[in-house]
Amino acid sequence: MPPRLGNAWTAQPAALETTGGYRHFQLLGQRGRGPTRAVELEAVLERGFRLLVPLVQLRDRQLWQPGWQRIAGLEPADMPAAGLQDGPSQAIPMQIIPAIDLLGGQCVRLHQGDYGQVTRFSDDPLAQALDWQRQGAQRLHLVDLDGAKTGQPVNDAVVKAITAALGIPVQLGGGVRSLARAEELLACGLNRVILGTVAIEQPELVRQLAARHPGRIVVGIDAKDGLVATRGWIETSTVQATELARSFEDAGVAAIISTDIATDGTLAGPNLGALRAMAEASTIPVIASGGIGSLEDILSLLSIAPLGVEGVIVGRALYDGAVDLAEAIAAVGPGRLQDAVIPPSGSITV
Ligand code: AMZ
Repeated sequence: MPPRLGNAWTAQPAALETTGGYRHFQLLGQRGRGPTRAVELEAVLERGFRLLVPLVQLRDRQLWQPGWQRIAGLEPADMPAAGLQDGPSQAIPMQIIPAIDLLGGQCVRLHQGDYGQVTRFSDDPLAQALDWQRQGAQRLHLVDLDGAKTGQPVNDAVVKAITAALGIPVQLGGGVRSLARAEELLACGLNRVILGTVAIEQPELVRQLAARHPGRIVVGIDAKDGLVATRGWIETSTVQATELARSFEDAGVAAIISTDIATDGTLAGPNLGALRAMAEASTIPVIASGGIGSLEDILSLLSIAPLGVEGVIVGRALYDGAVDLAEAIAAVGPGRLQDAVIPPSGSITV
């Protein structure tokens, strides 16, 4: 039985090892919900970090990973895990990006990207987009699913209506296969365009666009068992997702959206291992996509934020009500929830 967390923050190297260096708390024992929920926690926090969600709120909020953030000016003790030592000294906000997937002008979600497993959520995507903006979204993610499958855009009217009506930046992926198409979208007000299929089939086009439009070109890497899938995820290549990420290291792209097809639309939790590998493959910021089913899943991403995971795309969980957008933004965004004051000799009680 590992030592119970006492009234002081204690570095526990053994715990750090088993959690891959993730500095959040781990629930031990039964992981039930409500009154039966176990609250025994194993501390993997060290001095120099503070909790994102106060421990006293964990039970009420039904969370098991409060998350952590580094306290500016305090040096953590020696860190055995690789990769995190160079993290910035400020808390790293994570952007929550709601997704609207468009199919025949409607707002839908697919299960694992399968066009045969469609759930329709709204026939008014513009109203949905305005609602996400009202709830505090700082960016909106649009996917033209028809475009991704056929290469021919059929949702332009609604894409343009959303882009014109919203004050926040909007990004679009799906079916952007040429320089002219990408530039047409950028010219009509989209903040960023996402290139998936083209990243494998015409990598030079990605480089050319990134050079012409700095900060506005994103590479979408969608992976099945670590291999890149294209054309609406109907085709799978033999290229490793991490290898493709590495190949754009110096291309000047704004970000990589890393989608795990097996978890997309399933609410089963993000593939942290795959995301970690993508974040480590290059210095390009990574936006996680696929599998988010709860606030807890979003908090778990904070463990890899220092590796360059700067945002997360959330789809089905928002439509199902499993994640509340405003709460998620409060939990991991710039004004995140945290213990009010942790003195250097900080003490917490479980
Ligand atoms: O769900 C799907 N089947 C799907 C999907 N969501 N297929 C492609 N896409 C998205 C990718 C990326 O944002 O995640 O479309 C974009 C890539 O499109 P393209 O046409 O550049 O490969």
